Amino acid sequence: KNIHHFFAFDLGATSGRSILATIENDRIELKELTRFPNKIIRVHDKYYWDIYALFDALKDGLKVVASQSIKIDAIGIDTWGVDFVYLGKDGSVLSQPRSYRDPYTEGAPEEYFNILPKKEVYDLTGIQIMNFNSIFQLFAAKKEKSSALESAADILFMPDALSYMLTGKKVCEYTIASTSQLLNPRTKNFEAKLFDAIGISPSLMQPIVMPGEVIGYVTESIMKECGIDRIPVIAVAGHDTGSAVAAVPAENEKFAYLSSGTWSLMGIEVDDPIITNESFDLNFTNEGGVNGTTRFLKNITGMWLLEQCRKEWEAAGQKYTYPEIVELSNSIEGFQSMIDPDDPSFANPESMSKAICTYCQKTGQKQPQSHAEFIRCIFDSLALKYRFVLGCLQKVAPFKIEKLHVIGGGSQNRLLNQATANSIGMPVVAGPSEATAIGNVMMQAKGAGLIDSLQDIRKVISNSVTPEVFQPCDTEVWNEAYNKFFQLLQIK
Ligand code: LFR
Repeated sequence: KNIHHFFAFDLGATSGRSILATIENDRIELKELTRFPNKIIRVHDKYYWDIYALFDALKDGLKVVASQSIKIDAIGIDTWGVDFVYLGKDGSVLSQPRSYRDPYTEGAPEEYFNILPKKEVYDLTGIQIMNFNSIFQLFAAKKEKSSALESAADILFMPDALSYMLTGKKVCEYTIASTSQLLNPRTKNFEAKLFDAIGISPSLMQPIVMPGEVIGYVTESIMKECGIDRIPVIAVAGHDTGSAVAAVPAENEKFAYLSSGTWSLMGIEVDDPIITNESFDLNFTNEGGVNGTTRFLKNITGMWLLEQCRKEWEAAGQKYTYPEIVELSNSIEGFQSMIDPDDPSFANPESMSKAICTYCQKTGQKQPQSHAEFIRCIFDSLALKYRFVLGCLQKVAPFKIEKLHVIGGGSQNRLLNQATANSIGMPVVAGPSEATAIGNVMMQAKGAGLIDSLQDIRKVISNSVTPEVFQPCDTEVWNEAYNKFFQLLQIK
C-alpha cells in the first residue's frame, strides 16, 4: 500500500512536540507522540535556551516511534527563528544559545546603523528591523566580547543545530537563514557586507540548502540509542512560520494569513520580495518560504501576552484551561481597556500583568483587575491590531485581499477568530491548528519524492482538514472600538 510515515519535530518558544504523520492516498493524518514545555533560562541576567534538553526531547520522540515499531521515512525539524549556536573547531557546542528575548540587543540596531545605514540593510535583506534578528545578536555578542563568538568555527541556527546533532552534517537551511537578516534574497546567499559591519566572517555560516533537500542520515550512535533505522534528516522549512504558511489550505492566492502562536505573523505570499520605500516605512519583512515563495509579513506580538499572564497566575496558584480562558473572556463586556500588543514594554517584562496596567494607566484608561479583564483586553487588542496591520498590508499587496486564513495553535480560539472577523470585516478561515507540523511533513514528502508543487501540497491539506469559517458581524461596534484603538496607536 502507498503509506508513508514521517517524523516532524516542531519547536515553539513555549512548547515543543514530536509528531508522527501518515500520508496515504493524498491525505495526511497527524498523531502527537510527545509534547513538552520549552522555556527560557535566566543566568546572571542573560537568557538562554537549553539545546541539550531540546535534543533529548527529540530523541525521546524517536524512541516512542521505535517502541511502536513504526518505520518512518524521514525526520524534519522546524523551530522559531533567529536564534543560533556557536560550534568550536572540534564540532562541539560552545555555549547554550541565547534567547531572542535577551535584552542584549537593545539599542544594537541603532549602533549597527552607524556603520551600515538602516535603509541599506533593509534594501540588502528585505527583512523587517527587529532588534532580536541574528544580525543584531551577533553584533551585540561581538560587543560583549563573547568568548563563544570569539572561538566559534561555525554558526548553526536552531533547526540546523538539531539536525547536525542527529547527523553530524552542518548546513544552513534557506528559510531559517532568511530570518537572520544576513541573507540577500536576490542572490539567496549570505551578504558579506553585513558580516563586515559586525567584524566577523561569513565563513562562519554553512552552505545553504533548500527545503526538500536531504541533510544527511542519522548517525550510528542515534540509531543504536533510539532504536531506529538509518533514515534521512530532510531540510524542511526550518523556520516554523515558513512551515506553517506552506500548510494554508487556500484555493487561490488572494488571501492573507495569520500564523497564530506565541507570535501572530500576518502577511501574504508573493513570488518575489517586495522591497520598496513603502515596505521599509511600514517595516514589513520578506522571509524566504518553500518552493521559491516569499512571505511578506509583519510580526505582531501574539499569545505571548496571554502566556506570560498565565505563567504569573499559575505561580500564584490559579491555573486555567484554554476553555476556561475563553469562558472568562466571554463573561465580561469588551473594550474596557486596550493595549498596543507591540508596545516595547511587553517584549520581556518582569510581570506582564503589571506592564499591561502601566500601559493602561499611561494612556488614561481603566486598568484591568480581574483575570477576565486582562484576558478580554488582550483578545480585543489583538483583533484590533490585526485590522491595523491588514490595512497596511493591503496598501502594498499586489491584489485585493479577500479573506484571512488563521493557522496554528491560536486558530483554535473561536472567540478570537470571531472577534478578528468582526474587526477586519472579512471572513476568517480557521485551521489547521497543526499547520507547522503539516508544513514540516509536506517538505519531507517532497524530499522523499511523493509530491512537488505548492498547489498539490495544499490540495493534500485541503483533503485532510476542514477549516471553520467565521463571517464578520457587529461591524458598527467594532468600527467604533477601532477608532479608539487607532487614537491609542498615535499616542506614542
Ligand atoms: C514564530 C517566530 C517568528 C519569529 C519569532 C522569533 O514562532 O518564528 O516568525 O519572528 O518566532 O524567532
